[in-house]
Amino acid sequence: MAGSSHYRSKRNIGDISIFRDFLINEWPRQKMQNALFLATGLARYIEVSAMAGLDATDWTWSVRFGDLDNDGRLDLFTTNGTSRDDMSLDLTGIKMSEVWDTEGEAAAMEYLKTIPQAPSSDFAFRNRGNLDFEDVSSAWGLNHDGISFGAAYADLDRDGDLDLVVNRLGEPAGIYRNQSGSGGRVLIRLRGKTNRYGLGALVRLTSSSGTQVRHLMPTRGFMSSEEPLVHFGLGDDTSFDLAVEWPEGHTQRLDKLVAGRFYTLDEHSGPHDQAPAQPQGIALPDGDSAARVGMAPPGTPFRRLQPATAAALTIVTIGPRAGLERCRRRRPR
Ligand SMILES: [Ca+2]
Ligand SMILES: [Ca+2]
Repeated sequence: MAGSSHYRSKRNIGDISIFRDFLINEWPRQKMQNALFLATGLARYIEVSAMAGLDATDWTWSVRFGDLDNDGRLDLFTTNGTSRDDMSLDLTGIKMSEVWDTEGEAAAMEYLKTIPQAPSSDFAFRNRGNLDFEDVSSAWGLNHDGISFGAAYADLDRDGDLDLVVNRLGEPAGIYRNQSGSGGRVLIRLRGKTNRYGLGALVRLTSSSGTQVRHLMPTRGFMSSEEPLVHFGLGDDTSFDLAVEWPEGHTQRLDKLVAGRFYTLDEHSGPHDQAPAQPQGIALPDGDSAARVGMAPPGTPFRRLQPATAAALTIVTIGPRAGLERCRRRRPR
């Protein structure tokens, strides 16, 4: 909620007098800025948002980490904008109080409806390592100025990089195709015995550059959910080992897997279980030939789906009979 510029930080500070007790006495103590907590390995976290350059992104809704350029480091995308500019001190802090005091609550609520919208730019930050994030919102084509709420990553064209869907107020959803052409990438689908998608699993990937960890939990961002897959960027690394900590408590290890593939891992729960064969995965196509890191603007057509993965991404026309037609097609003969 901290302003991204001096102007915004002064204009949108709001009237915090009635929230002062909450801000000071709530535990953990509330801060009017973004917070990024870094695990120290000593049972403590330290807050490093200002150090990382991520403390001020205006009124942010969805916060989505993901490796958009496949270099092995998590980048960040945020959505912004509000349907009413009710954080403006000029519009609400003073005028609202005057209306409330002189004309009553009902009149104040009517006044609230006259406050204009407050569009704002979305943000994208590239992770340069060592807690150093660079604002690449414009360079990556993700600086849409509007009122954006939900955001979800998905590899819509199955080329192994993360594409992006953003829903917005009063305009069509933004569907961005990732044009990243460099960096190794891998997709992993977990297939549990009782937990169908392996939700809650911890997936550790170790390559020559180090270890990356993903927590498979698709409900991220503001009222958003993603496809239940794990994505890793690998940079120049071409092979890796994998350890999956299933929510049931056991760990499954797979060694010497290669980059550039889409793996489906079946759960193996212990020595009395039948060990699954080493997964071969499905080869992902090469990255976009343009090899430009960044997102194609909404409306850009996606590449043709590969036959091997098209079944997982069947698109049906949304209409009153679409669901019925799908059921008919799938009815066993
Ligand atoms: Ca990255
Ligand atoms: Ca993609």
